[in-house]
Amino acid sequence: MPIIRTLSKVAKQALLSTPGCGCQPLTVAVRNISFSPRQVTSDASFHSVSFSETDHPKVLITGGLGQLGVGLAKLLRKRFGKNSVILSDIRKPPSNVFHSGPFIYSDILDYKNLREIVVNNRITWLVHYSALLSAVGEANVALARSVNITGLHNILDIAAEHGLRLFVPSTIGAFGPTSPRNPTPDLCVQRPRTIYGVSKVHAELMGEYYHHRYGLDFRCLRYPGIISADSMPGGGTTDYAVQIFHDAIKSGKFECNLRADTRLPMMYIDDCLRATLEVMEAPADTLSMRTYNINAMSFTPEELAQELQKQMPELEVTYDVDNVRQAIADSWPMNFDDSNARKEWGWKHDYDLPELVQTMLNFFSAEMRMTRAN
Ligand code: AKB
Repeated sequence: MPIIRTLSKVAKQALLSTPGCGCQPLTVAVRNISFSPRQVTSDASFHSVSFSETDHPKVLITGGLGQLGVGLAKLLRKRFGKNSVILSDIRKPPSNVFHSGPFIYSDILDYKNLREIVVNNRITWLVHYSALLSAVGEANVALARSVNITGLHNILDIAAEHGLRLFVPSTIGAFGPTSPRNPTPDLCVQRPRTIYGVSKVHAELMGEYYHHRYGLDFRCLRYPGIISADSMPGGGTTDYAVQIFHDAIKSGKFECNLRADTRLPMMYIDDCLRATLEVMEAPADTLSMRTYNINAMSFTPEELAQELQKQMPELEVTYDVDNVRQAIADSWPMNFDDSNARKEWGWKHDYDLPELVQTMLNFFSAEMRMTRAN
């Protein structure tokens, strides 16, 4: 088991950083109440309220019921207080989520609904997790375009108008077959072949444009495949690396939809959430860029299965390749170069493959013991 690092480094950074809440007066408001953003002239100026520099951030998480939102809310609530973090989604939350802290309905395609939430709750940080992932996006391009691109435009305008610090995740999927794959640096050709990838390159570029044009405090990490025990990913190409644990525990068998030798960058969820908090708290002058690769490990389905089989020798793994997912995986990075994140704001992962597998198995065996006891 790795020793999970305390948040002391983060706390130190926060003390050194510019306002913890991330608020700053805006020079240009992007979307006025009665105008569309395209009608607002570039010299228009609306100033948002400034908050005390000692205030904790007030955080809104969109797409909060996906794989990462609940875990991030838990981490941020520990740091900033339960009521400082609002989870939101268009779906009804399960009762444990509903009772663990503020939850609100928000539809990122409804600009006025978003603005009302930001204003009424004095939001200062926005973490934008709503998105359709790679495989499900290919199955529904129109919806992916609307959620991942139109939704992002609403989020950017709201964040710029209200002086929010905005986090939008990007992904290894923002690269494509013409990018260097082993390793993939921060800056290189990005010509993804999925609507998901195209929408994420768009998000990176729009966020950076709003940063330079309007002073938006935009921060973005390119996540690898994220592996979690108590939340499921939905519709990604890297989902097999979560599903294998569930199927191994349930039936001792797993049928993988990617080839055995498909190498992809991966990360345990705790590392991903901590990276997100760390980059949000990083002093602005440590960031030479607004979008960073982060990584922990890279493995193939075969290597993951072998690590699991050390503890579950009876596990049987077979392969039935899904051509759509395989083509996506074959166009993605095999190894991710995250040296800029490590150098500039101190990124360091805790979990390599053996710790990841052990932690996942510990979680499921504790859960099984609890189910048996009840
Ligand atoms: C997916 O597989 O689509 C995601 C990702 C790597 O962004 N997990």
